Formats: sequence, structure tokens, C-alpha cells
Amino acid sequence: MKRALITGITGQDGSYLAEFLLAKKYKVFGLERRSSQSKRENIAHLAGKIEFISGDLLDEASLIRAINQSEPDEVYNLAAQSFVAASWKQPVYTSEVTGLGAVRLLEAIRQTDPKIKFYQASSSEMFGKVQETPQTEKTPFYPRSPYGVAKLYAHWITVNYRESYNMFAASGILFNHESPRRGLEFVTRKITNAAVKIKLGMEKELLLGNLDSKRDWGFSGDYVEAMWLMLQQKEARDYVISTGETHTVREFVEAAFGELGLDWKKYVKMNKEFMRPAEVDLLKGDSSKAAKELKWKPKVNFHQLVKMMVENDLKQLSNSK
Ligand code: NDP
Ligand code: GDR
Repeated sequence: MKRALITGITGQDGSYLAEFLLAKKYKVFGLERRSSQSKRENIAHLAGKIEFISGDLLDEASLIRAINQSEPDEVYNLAAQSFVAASWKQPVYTSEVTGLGAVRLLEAIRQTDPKIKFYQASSSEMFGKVQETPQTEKTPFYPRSPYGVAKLYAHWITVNYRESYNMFAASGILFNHESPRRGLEFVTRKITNAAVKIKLGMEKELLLGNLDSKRDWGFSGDYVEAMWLMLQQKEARDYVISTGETHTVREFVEAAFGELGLDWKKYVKMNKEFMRPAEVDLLKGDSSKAAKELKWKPKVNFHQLVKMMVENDLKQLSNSK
């Protein structure tokens, strides 16, 4: 039985990856940081199937202990301060967790058992002010937020450990991916949740920032398969994972409200609070390397994703009402 340690187990991707690995008969360990209230909502349905290990990317000793305790074949580093907007408010903290967290984990692996395979959750935010479109593994990076800069450090330190110590360390450069388990502050879930609340008469309006930015949105459930595939290859490499389609935030709003038969223009207002000091205007990935080498392709398209998220929020909020 293969063994995997997932950091960020309570997050969106952690929950889908845990499901995926359990279906492949892995023994799954999840690194969980201490908090005053349990955050296991995304993985409640997996209760009893995951072994939790208390630890934090800020605490090197806890990571060494987690590796010793789980004796993993594979480590997936999904933990991060992952909200771009918050990274301007807490830039040093974001660098500590999202950037230096990766090297702490790599060191824990190197010192314990350097044969363990390592996956780093890199991000299309590293392309930031894009230097070419679509973006590939060869596109130069230009991050536009403290989060993007921190992810870039984590990305290069992963490459560096691969080249310095011959460790199996791979980075997935994943474009935005969403799901019904997406955190409520990210724009897609903020939109579907608010649209449903408006439909149910629980809210009157939705305040948003930049409606013009374009994102390449896929489904988290599809993307975790790519993470696993990267660790099953002969050699560790980096891969862009994306749909190749790009849509504006406005188009997402229109589609989500449209699913509910609502005219979004009556409810959506712009608010400066949600504008960012520096914006990433356009992301559009080219994942042909992953298609060729990993045989990976996204299954859920933009409209299916919007529908899935709206339907889930409708079900949840109707029940709670
Ligand atoms: P989430 O924000 O949903 O999950 C982040 C996870 O990290 C949570 O489990 C959180 O725990 C954990 N975490 C935060 N800080 C620490 C810490 N100091 N020590 C240990 N754990 C910590 O992110 P996603 O699931 O959406 O994304 C997974 C990873 O992929 C992240 O690294 C993200 O930056 C990256 N990424 C995401 C993309 C996306 O579109 N979703 C695209 C590209 C990259 P807690 O529940 O306690 O807060
Ligand atoms: P992003 O996701 O920054 O791309 O990072 P987010 O959903 O937060 O923003 C996407 C775009 O929408 C615009 N926007 C708003 N965003 C939020 N959150 N709230 C608003 O009200 C709003 N109005 C407009 C933003 O300006 C932006 O252009 C996500 C995270 O999951 C990262 O961890 C990951 O690395 C990248 O995707 C790829």
C-alpha cells in the first residue's frame, strides 16, 4: 500500500486529492495546523479514512515529525496562504508560509528520506503580468503580488532541490481551479454563493472589484489527478495544468446569474475595496506538455463548472433556509 502525506488537507484541493488517493488505495496522512475550531468541513465525508498529523509549515520540527510518523512515498505540498488579495495585507506572513514553507518541507524530506517524491503546488500567478499568451512551461515569470513572489520562490527551490540533490521534486503550475468546495472569498464561489442568496431573497446585492480580469478556470477534481500523474513519471518535471480557455469575471457573473434566471446587472456593484494594488489581467494556459507526457486532459468545461457550483450552493442554502 502506497503512503501519501498531504499538507493543506483541509483546503479545496486537499479534499479532492485525498479522495483521489483513497480511491487508489493509498494510506493518506494529512498535516493539520492547530486552530480553535475544526476546519474539516471539506473532508467530513472522509472521516476515519485519513490519519491527521498536527503540524504547521512555519514549524520545521513539526514537519520532520510528520515525515517520520507517516513514512510517505509521496508528499503533496498544497498548504499555503493562498488568497492573493490577503498577501498585500500580510506580505511577510505569506512569504513565510507560501514561500519558505516549501523549503522547510523539502529540508525535512532531504534529512529524513530523500527518496520521497515531492509535489509543489505552483501557480499561474507566477506569470502575473504575462510575457506571452498562452502561457507555457517556458514563459518567463513576472509575479504581481506578494503571493506570486512567494510561490515563485517555492517553485525555484523545488527545482533547485531536484538539481542539487537529485530528489524527485515536481511542480505543477496550475491555473485557477474551482469547485463547490472553493473558499467563499475567491471570486467564483463568492459569485455563485451571492447569486443563490439573491435568488432566495437572503441578500440584495453583490459587491465586486475588477470585472475585466480574465482567468483560465478549471475544476479542482480534474486537476488533482494531474498532481498524482506528475509523481508517477520516470523523471520529475514541471507542468502547466489549464483548460486553455479564458473568461472574464463578468462572463462568470453572467453565467452564474443566468443559471438562476437572474439579470446580473440589477444586482452587481463595483466596489474599490475589492480592487487590487496590482492586477493580473489575463491568464490562459497551454497544457499540451501535460497532454502529451501525462496523458492528462480537463473533463469539466467552464459552463459545467459554473452550473455545478450554482447547483451546489442552491442545494446547501435552500436546506439551511
Ligand atoms: P486553500 O486555501 O483551499 O487551502 C489551503 C490549505 O493550506 C488549507 O488546508 C490550510 O489550512 C492550509 N494552511 C495554510 N497555512 C498553513 C500553515 N502555516 N501550515 C499548514 N497548513 C496551512 O487552497 P487550495 O486548495 O485552493 O489550493 C491548494 C494549493 O494550490 C495552495 O498552495 C494554492 O496556493 C495552490 N494553488 C491553487 C490554485 C487554485 O486555483 N485553487 C491554483 C494554483 C495554485 P486551514 O484549513 O487550517 O486554513
Ligand atoms: P486569484 O483568484 O487571485 O486568481 O487566485 P480570485 O478568485 O481571488 O480572483 C480572481 C480575479 O477576480 C477578480 N475579482 C475579485 N476577486 C475576489 N477574490 N473578490 C472580488 O470581489 C473580486 N472582484 C474581482 C480579482 O481581482 C482577480 O483578477 C487564485 C488562488 O486560488 C491562488 O491561490 C491561485 O494560485 C490562483 O488562483 C491561480
